[in-house]
Amino acid sequence: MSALLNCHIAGGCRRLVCATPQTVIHIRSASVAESITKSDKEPLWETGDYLPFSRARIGSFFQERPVLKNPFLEDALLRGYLRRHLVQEPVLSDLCAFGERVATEVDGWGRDCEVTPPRLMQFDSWGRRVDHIVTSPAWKCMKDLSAQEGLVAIGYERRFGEWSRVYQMSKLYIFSPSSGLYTCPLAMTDGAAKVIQSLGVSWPVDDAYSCLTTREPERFWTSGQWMTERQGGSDVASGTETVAVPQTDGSYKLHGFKWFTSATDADMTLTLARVQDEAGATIPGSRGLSLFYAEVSRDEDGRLKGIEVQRLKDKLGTRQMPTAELLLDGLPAHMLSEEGRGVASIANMLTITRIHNSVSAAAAMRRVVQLARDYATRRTAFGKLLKDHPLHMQTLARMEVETRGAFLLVMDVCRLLGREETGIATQLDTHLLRLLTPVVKLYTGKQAVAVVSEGLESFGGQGYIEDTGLPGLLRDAQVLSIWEGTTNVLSLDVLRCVARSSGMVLHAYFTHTKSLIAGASSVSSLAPAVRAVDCALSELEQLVQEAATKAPTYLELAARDLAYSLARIYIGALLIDHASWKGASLSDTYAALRWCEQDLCPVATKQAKGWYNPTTPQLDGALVYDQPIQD
Ligand code: MFK
Repeated sequence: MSALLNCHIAGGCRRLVCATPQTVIHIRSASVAESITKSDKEPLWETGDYLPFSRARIGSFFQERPVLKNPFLEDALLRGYLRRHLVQEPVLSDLCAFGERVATEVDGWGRDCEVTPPRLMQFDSWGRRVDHIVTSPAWKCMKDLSAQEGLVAIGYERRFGEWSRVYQMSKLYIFSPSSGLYTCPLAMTDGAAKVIQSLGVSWPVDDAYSCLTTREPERFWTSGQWMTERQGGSDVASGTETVAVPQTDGSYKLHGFKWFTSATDADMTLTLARVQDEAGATIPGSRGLSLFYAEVSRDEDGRLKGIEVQRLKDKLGTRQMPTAELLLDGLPAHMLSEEGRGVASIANMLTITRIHNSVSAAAAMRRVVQLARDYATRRTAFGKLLKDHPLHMQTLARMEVETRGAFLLVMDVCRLLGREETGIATQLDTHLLRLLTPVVKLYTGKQAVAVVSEGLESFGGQGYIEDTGLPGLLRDAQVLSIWEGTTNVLSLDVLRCVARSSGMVLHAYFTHTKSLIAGASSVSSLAPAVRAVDCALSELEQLVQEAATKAPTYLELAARDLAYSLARIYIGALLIDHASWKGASLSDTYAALRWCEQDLCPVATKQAKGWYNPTTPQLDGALVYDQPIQD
């Protein structure tokens, strides 16, 4: 083996030396180059043949940049998925045209958003408080584009019935990495429209609903989602201090401090607050929280009504988008939910924003793979193009498998959402949607960071250089696992929905996953993958049965691995199902086989190794704090 490897390397080096006779001069020191030219009768520079550094000090070689091509045409899986499920000519031609626009026009705006981040102008030149969040022209273009292209509207027009969400999210998937993070306000806008629709489109939110879902740029509104306060990013129920003071006309005024409000240039917001009674008392915890609607508007002096923008956040990424701390000081608002039903009412918004988050995660992976594979056809190293290096291709292929898995999971959740919204969801669909929403968000958020990071490495040092636009992809990916519920908070949400449904969500999961692989049972090329999923499902089923008898700490410790197992097994089944479709390619089969070779059920593996034993928390604590371990 080592002889083979040595021979391979020696052969490679020989080829390298032979293939590059001229370029050797490039890397010689000046003195060596001088001694060569002095001995020549007719120096090379006089013949005009060579010596680039005499005229151009930076040399003559310039690496070709990776080129963004139409992201729709470049995505075989997206096109295959749509060909299978949504064969509608208007959809396909719209996505193709939009993909072209993204590559040739919108991507440049996205870059402008990054290099011209928003700034806060708190006072005017004469000292008056104005609190203007100044955004770039490109950011404003994104708003108009979003309306024109129906990036929210498509989900509510429902021209393609149960597949309307898949259509909308496919468009956002093409748009997201070029959007300058405009997908964030769109996620919240979509979430707000969903909440309003679920509570009833009537006064005082009927006009708002129409503005959130319009295609007319001049009427289009975006919405904020102001949930986070200083005490509670995840623990909203304990951390919300904002109070709602009833007014005589039935409206409220909100007073509080919102610590983290994204896309703060929105036209309206949904937010949580506690209603104050006449004595000024409020109800603590989740039961005391209600959902409020507020418009962001200005008085005749140009001051924001009831809001002061304290400062903009200085973030690792997502710098294109304004994120602010807001002091609410008498913000006029209307209660939307029943009193005390704030969290349950905003949960619809969380479902939508978590799905958007997952779309952005899959899109970030897809974008870095597209750029990396293009670059591999342009960059030569060690005598050949990167694409001809098997190890490089293996790395890109692994990224591709991850990306495909993420895409199919995301689209399946969008499919379920579409079914629910068009009234054709079975109980199984509804249970699956509830379970898979936290699963898809947590799994794709983490995958995106890993895949985008790997992708940057495939550009070598250029992947680390700001003005290539590549580092921003990684910075922006990092937020995907943090906001809208961290990995652990969402893992606990998985447990919560299992418990609240008395296990029905898991029953739906097992039933549907089995039906997906059953459809592929006659495809012999997929047999190893089908066996792997089947075996992992059995392990998981057994573990779940045993877990029902275990202490709550056991379940909590297993929550994250459980969520990962649910994701990996389900993705395996989706890849198998897609590969068994008659229009599938051999690459679809290969991707399914590769995916299913990993540990599909890490929760069973770790359980067998004692990771969730009652002694584990103490051992973990001692390890983290470097304390002596008690016997
Ligand atoms: C690319 C685009 C990305 C999107 C950009 C968006 C940018 C915006 C930035 C942000 O705003 S980040 C802030 C996001 N914050 C969070 O995601 C909060 C994370 N914390 C949680 O999710 C907690 O689990 C939660 C606040 C929901 C816990 O609150 P509680 O009050 O302890 O919940 P509880 O008591 O378990 O549930 C209350 C009700 O809500 C129950 O209904 P019922 O009373 O009818 O039984 C629950 O069933 C329901 N509920 C809770 N979580 C739910 C849910 N229903 C459906 N889905 C869920 N996930």
